[in-house]
Amino acid sequence: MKIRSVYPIRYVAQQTGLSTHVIRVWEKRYKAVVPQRTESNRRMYCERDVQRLKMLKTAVKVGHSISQIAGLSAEELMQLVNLDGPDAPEVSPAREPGSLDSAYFYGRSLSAVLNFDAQGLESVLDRAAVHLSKMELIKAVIGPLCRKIGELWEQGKLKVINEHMTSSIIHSFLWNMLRSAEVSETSPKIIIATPAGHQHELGALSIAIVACESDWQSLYFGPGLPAEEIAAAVAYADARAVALSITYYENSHQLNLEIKKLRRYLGDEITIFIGGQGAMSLVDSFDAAEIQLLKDVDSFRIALNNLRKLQEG
Ligand code: B12
Repeated sequence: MKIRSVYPIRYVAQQTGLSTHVIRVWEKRYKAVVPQRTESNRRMYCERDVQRLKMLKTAVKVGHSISQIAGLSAEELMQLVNLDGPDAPEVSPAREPGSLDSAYFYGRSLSAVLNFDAQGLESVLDRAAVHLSKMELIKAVIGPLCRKIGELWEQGKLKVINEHMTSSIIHSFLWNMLRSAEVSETSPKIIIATPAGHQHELGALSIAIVACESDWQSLYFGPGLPAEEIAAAVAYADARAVALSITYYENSHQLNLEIKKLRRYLGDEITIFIGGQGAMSLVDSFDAAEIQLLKDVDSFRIALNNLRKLQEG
């Protein structure tokens, strides 16, 4: 009998509590569940796929590694899950000491970086994506990890290669997460970039994901974008707002000029949000009518919700 695959990925995410990002990564990397595809190439899952994903999630939660269990048959998985649960504690102390919270994943990521273990770092981040929300992951693992790396590098305790390895893994992890975010096509659009001359882009990628979490369509244009290009992107996409990430702190004439230019090109209708570790360098040069300087990703979410209400109401 042919099994009907009728569930789209969003529904499967709701049913399993896994994010669409994790479901796709488990498919791509481990072939954990390979759904059928529609003619337009959309993934469609059947009930058996949903049950399998639920079992995989339970097994990962008690400490099994997805790379080791992804190939198990349904019966083997069932046995594994029954051995460990359903009343088993969330974490099996024999396999994994400590609770699987953000502090745990931060610690594991840092030790992978210090050991120059690229695969280890990838796998810790993949596991963290199962246990933590995207906001927790960004605020309590990725941000602090990068700051710590900066500190260690400054003190000469870490090599540039460890930092480069970490940046490139985090970049592709965040990029995949952003690509797999699902936002309604009718949601308002926001352009995300870093200004010309600013090469740190992990903050920009993070806020692009945060905007999707607030149900905005993020159009991500990467680092070092001149004001005229940002303005062209806004016009092209009919975006409602721009968010710029500034990590490098400098009181530079060049940066002020870029932002003044952007304000001029965009007129009064488009909101410009600016944040990041270096954003406070702008505080004395702009007033609240020109740009909204935000201190963190939580204030960004509040500001996005307020703007949306204002524009819709
Ligand atoms: C990785 C890194 C790099 C990588 C970047 C790779 C990449 N693809 O992005 C590379 C090697 C390219 C790099 C280059 C440089 N770097 Co660097 N780098 C870092 C490091 C280690 C991590 C930064 C990072 O990505 N963090 C991760 C993200 C997720 O965190 P975040 O940016 O803070 O973003 C969070 C919040 O701030 C917020 N946020 C960010 N943007 C926005 C926007 C809005 C609207 C809102 C609401 C919130 C928000 O949300 C994010 C999630 O919570 C930091 C150390 C540190 N303390 O951060 C140094 C650091 C930032 N770098 C530094 C320096 C000096 C440089 C260089 C000048 C080095 C050099 N001599 O060439 C160049 C500058 C290049 C340039 N012109 O921009 C200094 C900056 C000092 C200063 N004056 O500000 C730091 C602090 C290192 C140090 N301790 O000295 N760097």
